Amino acid sequence: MEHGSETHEEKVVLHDVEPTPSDFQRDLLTGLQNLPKWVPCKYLYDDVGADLFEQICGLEEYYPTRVETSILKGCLNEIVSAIGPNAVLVDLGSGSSAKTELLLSALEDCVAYIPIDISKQQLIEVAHDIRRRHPRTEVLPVCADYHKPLKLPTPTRAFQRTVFFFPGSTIGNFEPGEVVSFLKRFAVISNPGDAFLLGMDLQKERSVMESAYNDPRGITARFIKNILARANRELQAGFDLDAFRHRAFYNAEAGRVENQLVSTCRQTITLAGVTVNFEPNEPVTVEHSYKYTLGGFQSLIHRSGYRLEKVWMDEQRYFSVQYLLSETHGDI
Ligand code: AVJ
Repeated sequence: MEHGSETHEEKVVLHDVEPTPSDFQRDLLTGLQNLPKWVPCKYLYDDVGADLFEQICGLEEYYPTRVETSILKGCLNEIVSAIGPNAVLVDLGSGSSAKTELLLSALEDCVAYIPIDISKQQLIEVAHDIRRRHPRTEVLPVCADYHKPLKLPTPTRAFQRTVFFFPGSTIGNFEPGEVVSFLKRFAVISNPGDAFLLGMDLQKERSVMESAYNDPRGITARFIKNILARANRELQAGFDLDAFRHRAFYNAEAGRVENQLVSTCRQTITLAGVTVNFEPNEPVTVEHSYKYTLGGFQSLIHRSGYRLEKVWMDEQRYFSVQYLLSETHGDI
């Protein structure tokens, strides 16, 4: 059989380092014992949350998915020629596979596709789906939290470069300093020519950003509240879901949309023997979604061992897709 027409008939093998309920319990307790209270947003994405997020992506108000997809479609030729042939595509937080499918169907001889996701069921579905559609690309799923150091599986075939695909402006969930340490972690394991292809939401009119997180059907509210519902399901936390309301607003000074759950009354919950008190109107921060200017984000990139090679935007400049090249020669 010719090298280029090799297929991978074997089953998709899952590398599984899914976070455990005890990780969730520990992080939840740490955050709730802090002032102001917070809960790490990565725990939004259990199977229920992943499904709600899918619904958000289809909302008229939620422009990021729609605009990013249109940029990827409109600039696909330029994007795939920046990546070049024989790449390995690492999908960070693969979620739904629509954007990945766009790339994979246009890339020239993609050697391997490595989806990494915290939501196991969705990961397995995506992996099988991609394997069926792209039999020449080796699919190596990893169920893991990419916030932590991780070891990538090695593709069978030789490849040209590794491209980390991080769409959806998920990088906006990090604090600015965390963006730098996150990118650095990849920069140090990169070879010259390895790249990051990421989606980054841009600062714009407040009303556009706030509407995206305050849909009238309350899907976003259900999505954010799912973190408490999940704590009830997995940790028997006993949150009264009606005693918290969702609030989302743009904090212009910090350049971020804040998603909070606000306690509607004085209340107490007990988790693993620890009592947590909530004041009336006390907020719990669940998610920060940073919005950058191009220049503001570029200064973070420069501190991270990457340089901005290319940027693609929609006409309104709502959203950007950025191609960052690793600057490292193993020495940062
Ligand atoms: C997937 C993290 C980019 O911050 O916009 C959507 C998640 N939260 N609606 C975002 C989200 C509320 C989303 N990210």
